[in-house]
Amino acid sequence: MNGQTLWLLAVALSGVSSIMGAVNIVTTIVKMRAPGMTWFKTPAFVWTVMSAQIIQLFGLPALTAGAVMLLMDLSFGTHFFDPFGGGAPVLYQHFFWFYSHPAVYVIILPIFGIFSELFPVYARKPLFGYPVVVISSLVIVGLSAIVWVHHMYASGTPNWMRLLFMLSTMLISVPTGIKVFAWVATVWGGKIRLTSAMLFALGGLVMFVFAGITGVMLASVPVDIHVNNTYFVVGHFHYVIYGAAVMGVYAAIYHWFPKMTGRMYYEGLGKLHFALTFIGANLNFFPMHPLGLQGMPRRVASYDPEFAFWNVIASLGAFLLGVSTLPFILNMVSSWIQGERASDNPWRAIGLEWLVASPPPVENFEVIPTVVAAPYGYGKNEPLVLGQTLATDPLSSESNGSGTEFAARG
Ligand SMILES: [Cu+2]
Repeated sequence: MNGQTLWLLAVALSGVSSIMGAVNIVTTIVKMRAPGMTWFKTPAFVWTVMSAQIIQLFGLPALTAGAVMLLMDLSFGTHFFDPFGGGAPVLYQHFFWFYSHPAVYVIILPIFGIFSELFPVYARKPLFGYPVVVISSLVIVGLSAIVWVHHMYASGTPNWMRLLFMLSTMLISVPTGIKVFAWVATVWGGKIRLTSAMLFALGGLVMFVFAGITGVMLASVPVDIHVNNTYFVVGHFHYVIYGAAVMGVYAAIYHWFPKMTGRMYYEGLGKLHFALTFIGANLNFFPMHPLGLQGMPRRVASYDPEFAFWNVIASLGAFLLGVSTLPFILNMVSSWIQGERASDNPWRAIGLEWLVASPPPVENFEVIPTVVAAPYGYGKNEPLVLGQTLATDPLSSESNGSGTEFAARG
């Protein structure tokens, strides 16, 4: 009982702190962008981070309230979720999933931003459909608020409600699919450089598409009721959270490593890391789908012999995933200590951060830059030479004529 009370207190407190964090981040993005950085000149990554934090703003109060109510039930004799006192246990599921489905988008939206930043750089092409890609993040935010009951098809939910949430859940694959098509169109016909960052971004995208397909399957009420509480759900979720999210974070670490540390990483070790991760993740998580379809329940410590084959493969994949972190750690530590010095913009990448030294100086910019061109607004045949200092801005009185203008066009 003590443990549960402390845990609930922790959930409530971290809920409050995350709400405060979301207020801070959204306010910063709305109010403190560099001069000239209009909404459609704002990097896709910033859009996705803001979208994720808007979800925190509307979702976390529900989870936090649920935690406080459960705390009251346990410690102060209330009966919110206690059927013997007139409460409803399923109500807790509503509080929980109203936040915890959108929470997946809190994790995955910034990964979408990372994909949108990296593909143009490593394919040397502008992001396809930039305005649609960034707006679709907000559409995902809106739809994510009305899908949570798809976790409760088997909780005695009435049929009309199941149907409604099946439709809303399937609908969310539309803005997500738009992004996937935009990334494919970005990479398509590009001058692709298969750096470690690009490999992880591509691998993450492939695994995300797979996760999206099983996601639409799970949105369907009859399929979900069949595989409810089985490893199929676990497999789907691991393709989202490991396949897309963790691989996306790896992609971001490699991409921004030179900027963060001022050193280049070893490409060979990075590619080894990618190969082991991609093979290990698929070996580990793919078998969960046939296992789930065969009826292996989730949240069990052991399994029946009939499930042995796929479980052995999954375990092999898990060991491989463990091993895959070794070249990564070795690469990061040794590159940071003795890697080749990084230039300001080794990838010829987009974004203001690549205009300053690597690692950036303490104040980032001596003079706050004025953004004059969109990071993705290139014409078809324009080269992707980015972030050049074009000219000083003689009209900027605050900076005494030394204001610096940055353009994304070469
Ligand atoms: Cu969900």
